[in-house]
Amino acid sequence: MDIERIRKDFPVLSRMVRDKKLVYLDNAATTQKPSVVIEAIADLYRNYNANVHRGVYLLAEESTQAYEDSREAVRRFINANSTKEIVFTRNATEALNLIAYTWAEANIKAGDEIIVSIMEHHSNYVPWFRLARRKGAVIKIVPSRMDGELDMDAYKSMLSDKTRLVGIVHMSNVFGTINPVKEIVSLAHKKGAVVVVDGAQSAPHMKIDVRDIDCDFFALSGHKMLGPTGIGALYAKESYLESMDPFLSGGEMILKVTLDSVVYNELPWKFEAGTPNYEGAIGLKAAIEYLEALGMDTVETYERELTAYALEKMKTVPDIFIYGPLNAAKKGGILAFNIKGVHSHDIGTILDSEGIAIRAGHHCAQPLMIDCGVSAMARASFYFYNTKQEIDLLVAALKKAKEIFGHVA
Ligand code: C6P
Repeated sequence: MDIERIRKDFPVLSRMVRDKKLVYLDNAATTQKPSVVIEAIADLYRNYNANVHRGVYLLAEESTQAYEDSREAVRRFINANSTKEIVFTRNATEALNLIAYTWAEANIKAGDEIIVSIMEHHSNYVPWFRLARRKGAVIKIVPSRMDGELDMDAYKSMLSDKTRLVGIVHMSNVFGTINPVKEIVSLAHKKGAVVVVDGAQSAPHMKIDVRDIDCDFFALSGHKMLGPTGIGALYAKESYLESMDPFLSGGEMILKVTLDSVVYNELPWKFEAGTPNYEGAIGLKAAIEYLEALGMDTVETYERELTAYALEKMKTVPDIFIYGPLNAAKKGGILAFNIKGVHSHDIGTILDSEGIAIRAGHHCAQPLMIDCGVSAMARASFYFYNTKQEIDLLVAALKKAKEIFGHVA
C-alpha cells in the first residue's frame, strides 16, 4: 500500500491541529472521509437531488437508481444473497434495535435465554437487556479469558435448549478481539437459536462474508468505514425479514392503505419507513468502492502489521497496561490502555496538545469496564491511512504524559 498517496485522498489528514500535524487515532469512533465520498454527496446535490421511490421524473429516477445501487454495493461488500436482505438504517445501533423490536419482540418469551458477551458495546447489550426485562427472559453473559479472548468453554456451557438468541460483537471496540463468529453461530444453530452479529468494528477492517459466517443478522455503520454519518445497514436472512413485522410505520413501507387495511411493501422497503437517507447511502457506496479498490485483505494485512508494531512500541511506556489480546493475530487495530497514575482523560488532553486524537472514557462498553475493574480507558484505534511514524508520535506523547502526571499515586 502506498500510504503517502492514500493519505492524499483524505483532505482532513493534512490539517494542522494545535500547530502540529493531525495524527488521527480515533478510527473506532468514526473514520475520516476520502474525497470520493465527499464528492459523491456533493454530486447528488449539485446534479440530481430528488426524493427516492416517489417521482416519475428523470432526477427521481437517477436518485432512486443511485440509492438502490448503494444497496447492491453493501450486498456485495458483505456477500449477502440478495439486496432484499439489506435494510438501510441510521447506524449499527438502529439495526440492532430493529431486530430487538421486531423479530425478538415477537419470538422471545418468559424464561427464554439470551446470550451476549462481556465485550458487547451498549448497542448490542442494552436492547437485549430491555427486551429481557419486558419479556421476563434471562440474559447470560459470556466472560472473556485473561488473554482477552472470548471464553468459548463458558459459551458452550451456557448454550441450552432455552437459548433463543445470541448477540455477539465481531470485533470488540475496546479489546479489539476478533471473536470466532462462525463457530459461535454454528454452535447456536445446533440449539435452534438465532445469532445477531454486531459488525460495527469488523466490517470496516476485514472481509465479511455473511453467508460463510451463516449469521441470521449482521449490523454495520457507514461512518466507521469511510462513509457519511447517519447511514448503516442491517443484513438479515430473507426468511426472517419475510416473517417479521415492520419496525417503523409511515411512507415507503406500505404497498396499499385503505381506511381499514394496510398491505406492507416488499423487502427490503417494508423496513424503511419515511424518506430514507439516500445522501448517506450514496456516500456509503463511494466508500465501499474505495475499500474494494484497496482490497479488504490488503487493508487487514496492513492494519495487522501496524497493530503488531504498536503493541511492541507501546510496551515501552512506563507503567502502561494494555487491555485485550497482546497478539496482533487475534485482534484488530484497537488498543485500549491505562497508565498508572494518569487518568485516561489527562492522557487524551496531553495527546491533543500534540495534535494526536484518541478517545478516553468508557467507550460505551461499561459492562467490560466493570469486568476490568476500571471506569475508563484511553484508546488508540487505527485505519489503513495511519503510519508507523504516527505510532512513534503516539508513544512519545504517552511517555510525556507519564512524565507530567505519573508521579501522582
Ligand atoms: N462505537 C466507539 O467509539 P453507531 O454509534 O450506531 O454507529 O455504532 C454503535 C456501535 C456498535 N457496536 C460496536 C462494536 C461499536 O464500536 C459501536 C460504536 C464507537 O467505540 C462509538 S461509541
